[in-house]
Amino acid sequence: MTQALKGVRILDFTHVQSGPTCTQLLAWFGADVIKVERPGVGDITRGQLQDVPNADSLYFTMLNHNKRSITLDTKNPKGKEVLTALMKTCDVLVENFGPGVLDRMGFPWETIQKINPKLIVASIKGFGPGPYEDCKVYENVAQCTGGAASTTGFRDGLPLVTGAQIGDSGTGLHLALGIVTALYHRTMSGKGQKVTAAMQDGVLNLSRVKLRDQQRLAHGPLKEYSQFGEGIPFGDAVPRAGNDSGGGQPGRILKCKGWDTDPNAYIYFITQAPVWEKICDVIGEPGWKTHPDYAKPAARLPRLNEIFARIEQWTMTKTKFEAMEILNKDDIPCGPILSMKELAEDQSLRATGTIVEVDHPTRGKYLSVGNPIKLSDSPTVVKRSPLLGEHTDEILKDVLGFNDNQVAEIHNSGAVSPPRKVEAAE
Ligand code: CAO
Repeated sequence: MTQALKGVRILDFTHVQSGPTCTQLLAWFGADVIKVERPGVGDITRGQLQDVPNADSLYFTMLNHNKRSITLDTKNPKGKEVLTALMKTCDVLVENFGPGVLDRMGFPWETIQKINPKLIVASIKGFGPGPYEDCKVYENVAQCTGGAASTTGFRDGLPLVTGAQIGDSGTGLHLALGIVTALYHRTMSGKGQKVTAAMQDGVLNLSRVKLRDQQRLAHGPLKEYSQFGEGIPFGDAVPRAGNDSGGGQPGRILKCKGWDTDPNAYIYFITQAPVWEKICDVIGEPGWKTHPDYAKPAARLPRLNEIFARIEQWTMTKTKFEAMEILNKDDIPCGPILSMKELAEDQSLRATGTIVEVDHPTRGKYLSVGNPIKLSDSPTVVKRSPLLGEHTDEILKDVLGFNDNQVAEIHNSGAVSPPRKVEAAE
């Protein structure tokens, strides 16, 4: 078995979360990812939200598995030489610098093309061309400007951001697809190209059902939204819909046994039309199967609050896992609200490699989310993230072919910092 992207070399100029998500995926699929970091400093997340003193943070380690790290001051003339040599040998350059940074470093697209016409240059920026193109952007800014925040939360409350990092990690995923697509194209064209993913665009793509609803609004109220049944008129923009389902099948989060002490004793329950009769039997309302107010989906829409209140009377008599077991037997779609603690302890997720335990020389063992995408012939083996500059000399010698004297010259120029040895860190 070989890894799918074996032989692909990535020049990884990414930092924080969005870009590293992308390059970690490529590394998991077997690409040789060389992470370039500023001497002495490195990716800022190495020191952010630190839980163990003097150890790379979980923020960093969980986004930089399977990569090699080289330190390089790309503003130093010798550093520029090394960077140019790396560009010649790599297949893809990935970056999520602020707007214009690569140009200011002296490497605009035209220059890069001259250095290596086959190099694919992949970038994440906050916004695409337009009024905000020069803005620096972080996760929640993207959630707010991409349509997620205005449509998340409850109608009578503030817009909400979600804990899922759809702006950063979501855009990293988009970029990874762009990169493998450009690599595929290059096998025929022989040429590199620019791949860009804007965080606003990525969030909007993930929020597309809400743009769907925005257009439906012109033709009448959104009948599957709770506020329709509550008789509250719609405005001219898609409202926040609480836990209403985004699909055509009404759904809600309902209390389960223990909800009064456990903040996660809830289940998501979908009243899917094809299993409506089974739902009526399970909750003890067989009369609803034929009653004109409940039998057909359209008749139920104005009564969703009443219907879900009745279903909740039933779910409150079961734990979320008991309810899941009963409902699944009848193919009634539902899902328990699982806490991070429950997910961390879930043995089936460990068995599939979706949650992995990783050992690290300075922090010891920790949990991480492994590769969520499984390839049957190219399994992912998750390896710990590199220490800052751990592979500097290895890359200078083995990848770029510099001899000992040249490596010493590069060190003397200040373009790299002394590599942090694993033994020294232990
Ligand atoms: N050697 C020398 N200089 C380096 C370097 C290196 N190896 N790596 C970076 N730098 C320099 C850059 O050249 C730049 O210098 P100039 O501003 O003088 O040109 C400087 O570091 C700052 O780079 P930056 O703008 O990318 O970093 P920042 O911390 O100021 O901003 C962020 C961070 C994330 C807001 C910005 O990079 C950005 O908007 N990125 C695109 C959107 C994105 O990915 N956001 C999500 C981040 S995850 O939440």
